[in-house]
Amino acid sequence: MTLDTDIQQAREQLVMINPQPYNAEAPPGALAADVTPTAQHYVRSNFAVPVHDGTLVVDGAVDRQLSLTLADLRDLPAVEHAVTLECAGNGRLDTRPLPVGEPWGGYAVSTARWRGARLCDVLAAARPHSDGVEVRFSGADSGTYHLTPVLPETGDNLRFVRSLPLTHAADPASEILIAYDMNGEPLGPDHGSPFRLVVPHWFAVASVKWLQRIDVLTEPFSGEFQTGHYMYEWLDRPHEPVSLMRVRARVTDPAEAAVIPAGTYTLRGKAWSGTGPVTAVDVCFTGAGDWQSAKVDGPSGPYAWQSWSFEWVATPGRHSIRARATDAGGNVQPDVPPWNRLGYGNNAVEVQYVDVV
Ligand SMILES: Nc1nc2c(c(=O)[nH]1)N[C@H]1C(S)=C(S)[C@@H](COP(=O)(O)O)O[C@H]1N2
Ligand SMILES: [Mo]
Repeated sequence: MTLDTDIQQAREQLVMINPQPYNAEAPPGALAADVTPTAQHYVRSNFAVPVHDGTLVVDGAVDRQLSLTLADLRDLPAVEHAVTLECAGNGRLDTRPLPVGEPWGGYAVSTARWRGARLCDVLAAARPHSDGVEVRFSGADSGTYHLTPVLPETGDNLRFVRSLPLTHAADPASEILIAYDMNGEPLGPDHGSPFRLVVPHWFAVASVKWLQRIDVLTEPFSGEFQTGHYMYEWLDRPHEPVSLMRVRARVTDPAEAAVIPAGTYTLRGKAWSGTGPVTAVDVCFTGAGDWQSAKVDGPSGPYAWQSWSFEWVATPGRHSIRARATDAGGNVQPDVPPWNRLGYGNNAVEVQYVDVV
């Protein structure tokens, strides 16, 4: 089977947003499961799937340069976590006026079991210099950026490059993986084969796919995907880089525009946050007031979305269901999308209509 057929098959169950570069959402039903089947995990790529030479170079301000293969990474202690990845542009379509960028609805979010080597172990083996401040991660993908670049010096042979603070990257508690397996199988081409970064709690832009180089830097990195795009350009306060996922809840059952019988109905959904476990989900069935507490399940792991449910006594008529999450950091979803020029981080409370007959 050719690579192309493999990729085509892997894409069959997704909802396409853009054919080239390939960007696609999870089908709405995929959010019901705790772990999203690989074939239904959303895909977001800024360029075409690249050819990767199979090696990972670790260089820059380190005592020991490394060149690692997939086999080398598999020889290191392996860790597996269920991690919810969400694109920072998820929900952009609900922001007004509509910003430029991929027109994501609400399904650029998924959860997979990622297995790999710990980034902290690889960095420790390379021994970063004491004047290191950031770690830069380069993907093998490059090309012409189909969006208007923000940075003036940006050319048309851009590479996908991101950085993290060295303190965060080298800290074992960050649990950052150089992942090679997804849901028990080797990573597929759309998700970054042969290996990628998985940065728990961060919007998924930090999780560099097709990882090719890791460089320890003694100066902060700036680049199109770091300081150009993936910045919150607020109107009323200083710009900020996109980092942790914002608290958010979603109703998964009943489906949007469902018709359900009157009586007791168990409403179900998911909720997630990069700033602490979700501690409360409140639901409301009319356009105004009267929020009621749903039952929130404990996290199945520290980095995965949580399930919630509510025993609803559904009376006949059309209902506008809303669910609003609060996390342990005291963050709560806003009523209105927090507008910023590039349309990131829309975690406004969603409304969904259901007819009870
Ligand atoms: N090399 C590379 N890594 C990348 C990207 C990319 O375009 N190139 N996109 C990022 C963004 S914006 C997201 S949301 C996630 C998506 O990961 P997925 O396609 O496995 O869902 O990958 C991130 N890593
Ligand atoms: Mo993203």
